[in-house]
Order: sequence, then C-alpha cells, then structure tokens
Amino acid sequence: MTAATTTTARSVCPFDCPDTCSLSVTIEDGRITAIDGDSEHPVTQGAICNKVRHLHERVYHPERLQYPMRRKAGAGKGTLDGFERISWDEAYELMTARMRHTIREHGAEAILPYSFYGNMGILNAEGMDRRFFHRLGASRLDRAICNAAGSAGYRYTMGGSFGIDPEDTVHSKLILVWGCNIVSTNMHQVVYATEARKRGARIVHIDVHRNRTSAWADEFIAVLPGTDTALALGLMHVLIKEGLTDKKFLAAHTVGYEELAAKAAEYTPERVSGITGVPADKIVALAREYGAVSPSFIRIGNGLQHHDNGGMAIRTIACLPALTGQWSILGGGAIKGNSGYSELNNDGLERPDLLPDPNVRTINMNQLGDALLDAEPPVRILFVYNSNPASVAPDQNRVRQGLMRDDLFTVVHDLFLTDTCRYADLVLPATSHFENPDLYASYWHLYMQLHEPVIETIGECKSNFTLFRELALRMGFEPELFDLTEEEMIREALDCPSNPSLAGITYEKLAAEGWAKLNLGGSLSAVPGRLPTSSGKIELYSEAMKLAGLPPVPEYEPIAKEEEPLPFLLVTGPNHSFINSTFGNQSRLAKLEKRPALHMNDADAETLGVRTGDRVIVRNGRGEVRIAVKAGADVLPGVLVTQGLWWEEGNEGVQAINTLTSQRLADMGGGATFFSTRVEVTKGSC
Ligand SMILES: Nc1nc2c(c(=O)[nH]1)N[C@H]1C(S)=C(S)[C@@H](COP(=O)(O)OP(=O)(O)OC[C@H]3O[C@@H](n4cnc5c(=O)[nH]c(N)nc54)[C@H](O)[C@@H]3O)O[C@H]1N2
Ligand SMILES: Nc1nc2c(c(=O)[nH]1)N[C@H]1C(S)=C(S)[C@@H](COP(=O)(O)OP(=O)(O)OC[C@H]3O[C@@H](n4cnc5c(=O)[nH]c(N)nc54)[C@H](O)[C@@H]3O)O[C@H]1N2
Ligand code: SF4
Ligand SMILES: [Mo]
Repeated sequence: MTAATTTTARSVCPFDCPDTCSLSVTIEDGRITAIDGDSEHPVTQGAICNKVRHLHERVYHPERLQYPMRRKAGAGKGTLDGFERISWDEAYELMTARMRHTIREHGAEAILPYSFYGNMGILNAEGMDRRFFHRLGASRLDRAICNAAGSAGYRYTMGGSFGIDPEDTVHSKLILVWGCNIVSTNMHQVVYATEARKRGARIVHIDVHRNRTSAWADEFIAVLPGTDTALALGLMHVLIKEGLTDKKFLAAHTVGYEELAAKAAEYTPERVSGITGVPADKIVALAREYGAVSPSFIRIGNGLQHHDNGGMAIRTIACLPALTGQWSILGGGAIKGNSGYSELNNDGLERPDLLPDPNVRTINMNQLGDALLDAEPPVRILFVYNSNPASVAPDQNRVRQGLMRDDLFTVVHDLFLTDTCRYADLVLPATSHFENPDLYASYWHLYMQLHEPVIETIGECKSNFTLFRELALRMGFEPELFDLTEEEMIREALDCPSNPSLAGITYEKLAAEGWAKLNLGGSLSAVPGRLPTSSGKIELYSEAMKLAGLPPVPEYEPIAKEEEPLPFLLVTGPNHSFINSTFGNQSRLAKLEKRPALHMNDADAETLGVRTGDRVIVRNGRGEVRIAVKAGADVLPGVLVTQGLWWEEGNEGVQAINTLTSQRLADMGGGATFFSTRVEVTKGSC
C-alpha cells in the first residue's frame, strides 16, 4: 500500500458574498478533505465562515448531480420523479434541435436565459454564457434581483459603485452599519470593525430586526421598514441646523448643497420620529455624534434597497459622508459596494455587439412569473443556470404556474436537484468551482483573484463555460468566438485600459501571486476627482434624476402603496447558514437554522392570541404560507421578519416564502421589492 499524498492548494470562495475569501484547500489522494481560510490573504486572514469550512461536503454530497437527465415522455412537471439518464450527446442534440425549431417557428426572442450569481466567477457567471445568448439573439435578462435599486441610487450620488477600501475601516471611530447584517453576510467587515472598536470606535446598527449584528454592535436603532430616507434626512436636518457640516468639502466636492439643505429643513426630528419609529432624541443624539466624530464610516447594506423606495434610501444615505467631509479622511466615508473599481472589459467578454437585433426585448428577472405567463411572443425555452428561481424569485405562485406550462421547455444546469428542477425538462450537472479555472473580483474588498482547478471534474459535470462553449460549437457558431480556453477569455477580460484601477493587474501577475490589489492610484477612494457623475462631483442635487422623472434631491416616499391595505409589513431576508437558497439542502447547515420562524412583536402576538411555536397563516392576495411564530422584542409592532430561502424538497411543511412577495419593481434600476410586502396573519389550525 502506498502512503496517501496530501497537498494543499489555493482556491477562492465562489459565492455571492462580499468577502470573496481566499481558501486553503487540503487534498488527499485527489479528494478535498479540509477547507480553511488562506492565512496569507490580506483580507481573509485565515478566517472563513462555517458554511464554506464544510464545502467539501457539498462537493461530494451523495445527491450531487453527475449526469444529464431528461423528463420521460408523459411524466408531468411539478415533481422530481420521472427523470431518466441520458448522455451529453443526447442532451446537446435535444437542446440544439429544440432551439433551431423554436428560432425557425417563433424567433430567437422566444428563448430566455435565467441566471444569477450561484458562482461569482467572471467566466462562469458573465462570460461564455452571455456571449452565447447574444450570438443566439435570445431575449435579454435584466439581472436586477439583488442590488439593482441600491446601485442605481448610489450611482446618482456617487457616479458608480465606489466606496472606500474596507481595510481602512480599522481607523474609523464611528461605524454605522445600516440595513446590513454583517455578522451573517460580511464577516470580515466585522473583523475590521472589531479592530476599530479596540482602537476606540463605537458601532451603531440601524435595522428593522434585532439580529446577530445588533447583538454584536454597541447600539441598536430599530426603524420601521422602508423609512430610512426619512431617517437620513432627519440626521441631515440636525447636522445642518447645528452647523456640523464641512463647508469646505461641500464647496469643493459636491453640487446641490443648497437644494438639499432646503429639503432637509422639512425633516424635523419630531416628524422623522413619526415616520421611522425612532425616538426624536435618538435622532438628535446620533446626528450630533455623526457630526462630531471623525473618521466615521457607513456600511450600507442591501436590506435597505429591497423596498419600493430602496433606490432613494441608498441615494440619500450616500449623501451623509459628503456633508461631514468624511471622504478625505483615512477610515471615513462609506461602502455600499466597490465593484466600480473592478470593472472589466465586459463588452469584450460578453459581446453584446453579436446580437442580431440590438432591440431584442429585455425581461426583468424579478418578473419571471409574468414573463412566463403573459409575455408576447411567449417564452418557449427557459435556460436556468447559477440560479434557483423556484425559490428566489418573487410571486412564486405565478412563477411556478409559468414553469408548469406544457409548451415551455426548461433546461436547468445546477449541482443539485433544486426546487426549480421540479419543472425542468432537461437537467444538466454542473461542476463545483473547485473543478474550474476562473477569475474572481469582490464587490467589497479590492483584490482580484485567479482560480486554478484544485480537483478533477466529478462525474460527467460541466462548467457553465464548457457547457456554453460546446453548445455554441454544436449550433455551428464561429469557432474564433467560442472555441476559446479559459485563459484566453480571462486575458480578454483584463484588457480594460478605461479602468485605471486595473493598471498593473496582468494574467501573469495573478498566476504568479494568486491575487493582486486594485490600484487606487494613492487615493483613499474615487473621491475626490475620479467620480463619473456628470458634474464629476458628489451630486446632492441630481439633474440625471430629474431627467429620469425622479425627485432630484432626496425626498421620503412611503412604501407599499400598491399593496392591499393589510396590517403587517413582512421582511424576508437571508439567513446565517445558507447563501440565498444555496446550502438549504445540506443537513449540517439546515440543522443549525432549525426551522423557519416568524419574528413578531409581543404586542402583536398578544392581539392575535398566539405564542412562540404556534403556527400561523401569513397571507395576501398572492398566496399564503404557514410558519411558526417567534414572539419577542426583536421587531417593532406591525413588522414581521423571517430569514432564509428554504428548500421545500426534503423539508416537510416548509413553503417558499416568496409566495408572498411581489413582482412590483423598486423606484430605481428595476430592483426587487422583496421587503415591501404587506400581509395579514391568522391563527393556523396546524
Ligand atoms: N450568510 C449569508 N450571507 C450572505 C447571503 C446569505 O443568504 N446568507 N446572501 C448574500 C447576498 S446575495 C447578499 S445581496 C448579501 C445581503 O446581505 P446584506 O447586505 O446584509 O442584506 P440583507 O441581509 O438582505 O439585509 C440586511 C439587513 O437589512 C434589514 N432591513 C430590511 N429592511 C430594512 C429597512 O427598511 N431599513 C433598515 N435599516 N434595515 C432593513 C434586514 O433586517 C437585515 O438585517 O449577503 C450575501 N451574503
Ligand atoms: N424573499 C427573498 N428573496 C430573495 C432575497 C431575499 O433576501 N429575500 N434575496 C435576493 C438576492 S439578494 C439574490 S442575490 C437572489 C439570489 O438568487 P440565486 O442567484 O438564484 O441564488 P441561490 O439560491 O444561491 O441559487 C444559486 C444556484 O446556482 C447553483 N450553482 C452554483 N454554482 C454553479 C455553477 O457553477 N453553475 C451552475 N449552473 N449552477 C451553479 C447553486 O447550486 C444554486 O442552486 O435571491 C433573491 N431572492
Ligand atoms: S461565504 Fe463569504 S465569508 Fe464564507 S467563505 Fe465565502 S466569501 Fe468567505
Ligand atoms: Mo444578493
């Protein structure tokens, strides 16, 4: 018997998480046996979350898909029964024949890709796939399910996704964690903030839910959902009235201060208190602290922008650091996202110029239900990869009704039989990221990372890159555009002279060192000087918003006006142990989360006559969900919170929470409104 060979290799965490950790993987005889944080990576610093520490259980999970399967003739949709194994040749034959027929009869617009960031690798999330669908002429997908409203809002103020370097936040003295559950969703920001706290910083968490991040912060401020624009204007009111602004910074680096000040004057602490549920004296105290303490840092989260008014909320909060001149101080400023710095040669990678008809329709991924049921011409082929729409998309009854259509041919490429696979005609096995080369950028820290495969491909799995490359060649598309290696495409992606932050980041450097830090040219951030707003300055007044029919200065607009007038607002955010619906089928992690729970204020529980553990029916015009109550003081009266996108498969009695959410779009960017959901609650019988 020969001794086992044990090696370690470097990898990158591929999930949709701001930390984009560098991983150190132990491999014994070709199998991953342990996963750790890379201790050499400047941000990861050897620490990773519990989810990914056990990622090899997912890679070698007994239920992992290993070969293509098709739904047998006559087997109805809506179940995971009735699949039969086929070869890749047969799968390609099925897809190409179906696509050719559909294009001939109905046009390529009848084909719709549906993908998100199950794997954040540039090649596997927005490389070969996008190029393929552009060349095909398929309907375009507006991938607005995550941060679209907030990014659009932030862009109006700051010109793009430009914040400060998170490594600098150790210098902050006051940290506002605003609508962001960083203990669960951005653990290395917690590491930096904890270091800042050791050096004297105070941490304030502003949220609708007293959660893990509130327990860790020094102070928790509970707001009513969707009222943060008013809160930010209330803070500005006090800052301006009490002369706590930085007039020099405002004059040099902003436009529209006078207009903003006039608007903020309307938002007295008393009025804002009435809107937000935050006591007036707390608003005044926070404003005075924000005006006095420097450097101060705001971590702006995604929770704020999954609302009807989410774009405006983030646009408004993004004005605060400018009022106090924080951008010019080390450790001062904000981060909503930093993807502006890692902008690649997307046009070269995705090739939108290949679209036969540049005016082909675009379907917003938040409105999949309507698209499948009502779009004209109808969607006839749906191609799902890197996403699980039967769990994550809003208005599930409509989504699933659409997916049930007999005349819809649905392909799902995934690692597991997700809830979406219940509706698939063809299921294709995907590799894990450990099996593929790719390039990773973080939307929070500033390191680009190159990934080399650390294990052999499992079973007959194929990466998204390989799948779309081979499909293109079988469709007879130009080999010079599609018969490429990963390395060739990564080199293309990095070739982006218009982005100064990529200066010096070459394939060779990444291959030799594993990662490279984006180059801010010696500045603390893109502020001042590099902001791509039309004025080149921070826009407190935005002409671009006026042109788009939006209020040009921040203004509070209540949420959920189009909803039925039901008594509760329901916020359904992510949980600690899953990433969206990913990991929901892994027993170790699902057990830690126990069961879905509905957080409710004690006063509401008493009025309804329910106690912790009782099952209730939560309903609105879109559907109903049965769930157990957790009564307490974690939410304000009138607010309900439940966390996690749970799998129905394997979880008796669990229903997709997105049954209750709406396809309505937010004020900006076509964003989702998951958290602006009105519901009523009745006592359940079971
Ligand atoms: N563990 C874990 N990590 C993840 C994910 C996951 O599912 N699990 N998902 C990843 C993805 S895709 C994303 S987009 C990010 C999301 O991570 P975050 O940016 O943290 O966003 P959310 O968790 O959606 O919401 C953050 C907080 O906003 C609160 N909130 C909701 N509405 C409001 C409001 O109106 N005002 C205020 N002030 N707060 C509000 C919620 O209660 C929640 O605590 O996390 C990523 N990381
Ligand atoms: N109610 C409610 N709904 C929400 C949210 C919420 O907070 N509340 N959050 C929203 C947000 S912020 C987001 S980002 C979306 C996320 O929505 P999705 O991007 O759909 O997220 P996941 O549920 O993680 O599904 C990703 C799928 O991709 C698969 N996958 C992973 N790697 C690969 C690969 O390399 N190839 C292929 N083909 N598949 C792969 C995984 O196995 C998984 O099934 O959900 C949104 N939905
Ligand atoms: S999920 Fe986030 S915190 Fe966990 S290892 Fe991946 S990048 Fe790091
Ligand atoms: Mo997201």
